[in-house]
Amino acid sequence: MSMCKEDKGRVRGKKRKNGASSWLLVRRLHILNIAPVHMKLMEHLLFIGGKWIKSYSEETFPSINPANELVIGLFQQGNEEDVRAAVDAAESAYEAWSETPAPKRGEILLKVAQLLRKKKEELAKLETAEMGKVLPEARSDVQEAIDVFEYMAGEGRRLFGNTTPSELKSKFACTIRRPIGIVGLITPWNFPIAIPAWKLSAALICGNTVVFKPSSDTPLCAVELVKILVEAGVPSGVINMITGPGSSVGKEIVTNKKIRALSFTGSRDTGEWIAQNAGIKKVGLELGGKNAIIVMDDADLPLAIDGAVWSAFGTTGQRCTAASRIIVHEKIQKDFETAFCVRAKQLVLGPGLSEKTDIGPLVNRQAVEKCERYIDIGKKEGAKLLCGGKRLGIKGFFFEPTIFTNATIDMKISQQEIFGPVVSVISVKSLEEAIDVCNSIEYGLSSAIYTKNIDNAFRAIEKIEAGITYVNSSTIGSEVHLPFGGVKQSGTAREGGILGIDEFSEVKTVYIDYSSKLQKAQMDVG
Ligand code: UN1
Repeated sequence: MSMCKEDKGRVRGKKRKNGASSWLLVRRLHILNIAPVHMKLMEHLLFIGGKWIKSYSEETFPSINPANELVIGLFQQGNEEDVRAAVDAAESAYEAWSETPAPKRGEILLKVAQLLRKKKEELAKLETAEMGKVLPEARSDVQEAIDVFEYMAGEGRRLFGNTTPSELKSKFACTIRRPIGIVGLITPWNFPIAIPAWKLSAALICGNTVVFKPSSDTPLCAVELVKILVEAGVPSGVINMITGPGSSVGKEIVTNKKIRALSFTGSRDTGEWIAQNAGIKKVGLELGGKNAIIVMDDADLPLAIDGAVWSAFGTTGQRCTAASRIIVHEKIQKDFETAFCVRAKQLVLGPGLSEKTDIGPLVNRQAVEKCERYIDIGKKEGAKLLCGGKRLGIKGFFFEPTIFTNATIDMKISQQEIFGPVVSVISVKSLEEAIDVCNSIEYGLSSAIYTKNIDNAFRAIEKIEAGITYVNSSTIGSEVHLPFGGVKQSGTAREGGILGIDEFSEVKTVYIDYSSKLQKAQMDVG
């Protein structure tokens, strides 16, 4: 997926008192864009060591509503010094938090889930205003956060290790889980509540303390999420949040030696930089995708079209799991394309807060420009534009649902992540060819096959190179108690479920010898 954009421009920080603001009403009005122009924009703060404070930089940046290009708030332009202060706070808080019994930590996480549930509608509206996705999807983003906090709260009473027999008499062997220490979390804008929630819930239940950098496209969602964690009782210093650019805040988190683990969701290129620069720390990467849906000639065609429309255009194509390639059996290609285009043209573009809207705006101007670049590239490469291909000539970052056909595997539009509502249809003659095309990319996150033939389905499950394969369902729809993550250039992490716990805990091996004599493994045998 595309990395958070840091170039929203800088605004000099206004001199005013620190601390929580009483401008709640003003802020709400601004978010909904009904605030009178003379009302000042709210300036949001960093959260370090249990306090809301300004950045050392004394600079702020705006967050912009992508549906109308209005500023919804100002955020601290954090820097390296702020990260180091956050690391110190996380270090001070570590002992007490890691010694808090995990079920007690779980109680706090459960409270987070309850507060999220109570504030679901308010948070969803705020998310739509800041990120652009339509309100039902924003609600589902908050729901995913509720689900994962509930799940991880329960992990507080499990966090299982293993026991296994020793090869020696009167010797006990087991593994236990230990927290890692201070962990860095760097999160994207496309799931501005759910993805931070995946990482925070797992990191906290394991007993780590956190330095959290949200995307600069969705800092308000992060501020609100942190407030909920604080209200639920997460102690001071356990979570610290620094807004600001990847080039300073992100870089310091990645390279700081006191940060023992890093969990990053973002672009492949940034992920590669992190892999090269993080030093000796545990690194979990969730990177891009170029996900495909295979539609076989025996598929339930209306079902496959429903899945293709949702996978390609849901969240305006801005999911890591979005489908940007539809690999269709040639026997049904014409019927599929005709119906797919009809459906794409019916989708209503507009502000995510309107009930009539199917597709919200892209996150920012750069995303619109990127889509336009790829439309040009696709045309030059010889693909045929079936529908869409243009931005809307109105305020807001709107781009039409776009379908290319006659795409071949070597084209850039078939290989590179566009992260917008642009999808290519590639026709094939057999399942083997479909799987080859599916695998002919450097990514491997999500995938889907539509078929009524059980042999086809199992062959696809076995052969597709991806972290997730759906049968007769879209490429979207992961659940929080199952692992989420990719293979190849899509990354190394598995979040959600018990594997999410692995990302944020160390396994310690314990041997207890109760023989009262020196026993030697591999020697005193037989
Ligand atoms: C992402 O696309 O970055 O399955 C995460 C899904 C969601 C998570 C997506 N549950 O699409």
